[in-house]
Amino acid sequence: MLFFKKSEVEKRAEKGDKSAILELLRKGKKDKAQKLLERYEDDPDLRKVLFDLYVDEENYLQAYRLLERYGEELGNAKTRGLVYEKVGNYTKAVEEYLKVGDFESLYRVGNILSATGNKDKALEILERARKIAPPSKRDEVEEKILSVKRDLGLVEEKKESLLDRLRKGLKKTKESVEFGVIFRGRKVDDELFEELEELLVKADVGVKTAVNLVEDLRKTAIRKNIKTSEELKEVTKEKVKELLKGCEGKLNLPEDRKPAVILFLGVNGSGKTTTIGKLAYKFAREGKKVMLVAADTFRAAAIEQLEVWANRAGVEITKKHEGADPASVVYEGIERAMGEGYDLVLIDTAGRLHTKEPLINELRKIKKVIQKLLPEEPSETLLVLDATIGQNSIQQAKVFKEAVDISGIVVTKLDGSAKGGAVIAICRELKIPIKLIGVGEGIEDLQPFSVEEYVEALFD
Ligand SMILES: Nc1nc2c(ncn2[C@@H]2O[C@H](COP(=O)(O)OP(=O)(O)OP(=O)(O)O)[C@@H](O)[C@H]2O)c(=O)[nH]1
Ligand SMILES: [Mg+2]
Repeated sequence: MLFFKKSEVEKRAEKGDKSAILELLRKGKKDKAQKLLERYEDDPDLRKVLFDLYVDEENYLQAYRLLERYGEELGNAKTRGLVYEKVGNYTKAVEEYLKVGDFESLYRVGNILSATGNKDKALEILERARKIAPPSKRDEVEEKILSVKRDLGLVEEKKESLLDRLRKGLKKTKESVEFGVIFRGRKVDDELFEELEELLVKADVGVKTAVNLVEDLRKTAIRKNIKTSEELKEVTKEKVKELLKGCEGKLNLPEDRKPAVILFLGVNGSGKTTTIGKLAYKFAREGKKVMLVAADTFRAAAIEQLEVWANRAGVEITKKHEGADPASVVYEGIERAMGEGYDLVLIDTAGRLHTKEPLINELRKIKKVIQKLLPEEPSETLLVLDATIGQNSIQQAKVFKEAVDISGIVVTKLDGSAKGGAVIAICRELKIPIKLIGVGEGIEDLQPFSVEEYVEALFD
């Protein structure tokens, strides 16, 4: 019965009976209704229904076809705007949306104008949209406005300062947080000094250094009549800066000859390869021609890893197969760098401490090969130390020192270390300047070491 009735309606619809077609639509027989609407689209009422149906079904191309043909009697400004936007007729889309003028339409206009390069106008419209934005949308609009302003060069690109990056890195370290706590709103008394000493020891500055430092602070506090922890913090910073005087060093690279060679040493996992990648990137950005040398031939993966960094930094690499004689790779790399006018050669080496004698011999051989080709090189021999192992790295350093002279230290992983204070111990014990610090795994996470910044970041 029902079936019969339906086909009754359909029959009438087939004949162009408007109410029957609408009836079909109401009953959800969209396909059938659509076919009939298309057949009778000459009828102004029916094509309006058809247009709305197309929009409803996200059939924008067909909706657009109707718009092109019959114009603005169809839909309302908002749906017309949507159709124009969807098919990429942005001029018309903007026109329609602006007629509506509510938040959503203005916001769409702002986005369209921004995407099509009309940034000035986009900004103007987005600012209008901001004024009427519902609370849930405000952040999104603000963000968009900021990004358009940035494109227009209206906002200073706030580059994170080196200090900010280091601070952010050290913030992850527990002791940095704890220093912050004990220096906030506390009385300067025995208890505070004891806690401070404990914390310094935990941060791995070395027991002797910690005891001496706190002793010194006690005396100064009495002498200068220091009452608040905030004042004591400033004095502590000064004392630590004093301790670190002479620990700061800059890379020494020759101006008048090339290539300059930097040799990297350090145990497995200390961060040699990563540091080389970061440094290569930095020099390449300064316009230097940089060659990496994969003299850690012990593992194929080590060579591959250096290659990945070479690609990231956009520099060349000299490599051989796994197990090749490291000194021979160095020879080849330097020869190539000399022949092709490179400014800088960065050499990655293996760091297997458990084979101490072979390691020492290998490093000596590498150095000999460098000097055979370039008697004044390496300009720098950098020992890479992992901050997270704290003072243990001092023992490692001693082995490498036996093999070759070390001109500078790179302390890596200062961003994730609970032993950031080890920098103090390392520098005082080894009497070798720290030249670079690693504060993350990213390509830009390498900084020159600055005592001033390090101490500020550590105690802030
Ligand atoms: N968080 C953090 N991770 C780092 C930093 N430097 C290196 N790493 C990570 O430490 C790990 C070891 O780094 P590598 O550069 O492979 O160390 P390597 O000295 O070349 O090690 P081998 O090739 O095994 O001798 C990697 O996972 C790096 O991403 C740093 O400054 N911060
Ligand atoms: Mg490596």
